[in-house]
Amino acid sequence: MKKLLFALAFALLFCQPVAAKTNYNVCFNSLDADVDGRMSKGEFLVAFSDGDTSVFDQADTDKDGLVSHEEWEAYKTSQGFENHE
Ligand SMILES: [Ca+2]
Ligand SMILES: [Ca+2]
Repeated sequence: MKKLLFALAFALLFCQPVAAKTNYNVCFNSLDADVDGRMSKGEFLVAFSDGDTSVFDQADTDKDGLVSHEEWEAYKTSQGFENHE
């Protein structure tokens, strides 16, 4: 039993980075640094320095290389994020 608790504690320690994973529930306006109404991959990586570009690709549903406000909102909705805007 003690061994199990130890393993659990170890697993929890290991899970820390997951708990601290990037929060993508961010308002579009704070992502669009140059305020052109679209988020480029560069802007995405500025906002999320450890961001996963597959999230960007997933959000860019029309694959034009930019994420519009609508695409970002749709992505957040699809991920079940609360809309704080
Ligand atoms: Ca922009
Ligand atoms: Ca797009």
